Amino acid sequence: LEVAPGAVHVPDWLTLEQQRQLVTACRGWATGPVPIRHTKLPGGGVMSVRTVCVGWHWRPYAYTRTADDVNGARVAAFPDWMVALGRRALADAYADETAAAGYTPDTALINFYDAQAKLGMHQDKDERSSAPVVSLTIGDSCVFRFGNTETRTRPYTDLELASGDLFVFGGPSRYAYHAVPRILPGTGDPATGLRSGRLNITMRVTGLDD
Ligand code: MD3
Ligand code: FE
Repeated sequence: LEVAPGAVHVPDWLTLEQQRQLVTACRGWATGPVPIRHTKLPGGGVMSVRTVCVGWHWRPYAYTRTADDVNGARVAAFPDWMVALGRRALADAYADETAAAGYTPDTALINFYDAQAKLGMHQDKDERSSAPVVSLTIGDSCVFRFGNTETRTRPYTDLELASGDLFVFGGPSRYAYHAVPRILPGTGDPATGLRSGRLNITMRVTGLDD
């Protein structure tokens, strides 16, 4: 389902078993080496979403290998199985095996939303690469607001992302404004291993070396 050029929604892409395995992996990362936290914002606030990273550690405007704003530890390595999952995501969303084979995500931001958490309109511009972003949802559904590249206001489209859904944002959609205005509590299947809340995994290419 192409929502906009380069923005493709594939409902129910992950099997229940894959969702359970991702929940288990994310639970492991949430406890360390860098524990999941509410990211501090430059203005002094904190995000309502909790985030843990693998590959590179993200904080507003920077990707680093060590979590200097949390506990100083080096982030967990980005696993090869996640590179493979990202490539399969691109292959399925874009039906382009060549693009998929050339896609090597090196970081994932794992966001956990409780019933009250939300994410305001923003663009993802901290990566030095314009390669696509792969997004996976597990647990409760959310309202996802997909906007335009020019402004953080209308026109935008609201859609629901549900457990197992894949969304790929590439091409002209890579720098679109987007937000998560609300979570729909109680919509997840506890068989995923998540009893409440929403887990979102986004894979990215930072374009950084080391
Ligand atoms: C469109 N996460 O981590 S996923 C984020 O559900 C983020 O946790 C949301 O926005 C979440 O930055 C939305 C969908 C998404 C992710 C990255 C994008 C949409 C995007 C990058 C560019 C355009
Ligand atoms: Fe984003």
